Amino acid sequence: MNGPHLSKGARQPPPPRGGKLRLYSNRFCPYAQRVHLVLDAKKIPYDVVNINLSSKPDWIYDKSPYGKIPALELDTGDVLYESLIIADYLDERYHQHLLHAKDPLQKAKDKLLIEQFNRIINTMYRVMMNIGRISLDDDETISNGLNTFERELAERGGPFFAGNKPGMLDYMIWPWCERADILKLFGNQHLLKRDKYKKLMEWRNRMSDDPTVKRSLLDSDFHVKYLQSHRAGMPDYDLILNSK
Ligand SMILES: N[C@@H](CCC(=O)N[C@@H](CS)C(=O)NCC(=O)O)C(=O)O
Repeated sequence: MNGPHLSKGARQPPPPRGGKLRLYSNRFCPYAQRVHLVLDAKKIPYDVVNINLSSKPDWIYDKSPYGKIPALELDTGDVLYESLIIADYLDERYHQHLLHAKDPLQKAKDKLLIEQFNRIINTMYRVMMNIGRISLDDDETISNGLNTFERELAERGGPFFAGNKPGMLDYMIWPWCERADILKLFGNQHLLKRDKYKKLMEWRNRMSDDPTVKRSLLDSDFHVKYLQSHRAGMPDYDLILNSK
């Protein structure tokens, strides 16, 4: 997972052995982390090829038409891209530890919430990439979004959105929740007041203890260092390798 990020000119790695799946990833991409979480929760063996997104190897376009990661190469040679499509595919194909609710209505409701979370993601990205103060509109979008999730968690009553253990909704929103502390450094100090989002904060603590989450979890120091390098125009994707 923490291997070097391959750049333009790097040779394409040979196909994985034994029909293993291969994930084209990047250690700091939250969308790729979604797929790591699903693969890890389901204990599906896979290998990882990390891609330098500032200097992509040409062959990545043969795998993913827009050169985006995550992209998952299957044992059939097909390649899927788009994190949510990959996550749904894996849940349907591999039945161990089902992540989506079995009830179609509950599953649809969870997917609507994942959609809704996109507004938080987009705003969070803008806040992190903008140097300076967060706008009132952005503050409101994030607060309203988080309020919805706080209420939802209270109504559902479980330790996780999916009940007693994390499910698809929990894992699909997790990568941005892992990075939430950065907002306090780069955004607004008041945004993530712990008393306002009590249930979400408790959920976040429980999530960070989940064995699946722990496999890809990075502490805020790494996220902050990476974001600083990104903002400086030189994303340091090999930050973890270089810090060893
Ligand atoms: N909607 C896509 C978003 C994936 C995405 O934006 N990935 C970024 C890295 S975090 C990427 O590949 N960026 C490179 C590029 O856009 O050229 C998904 O859910 O998989």
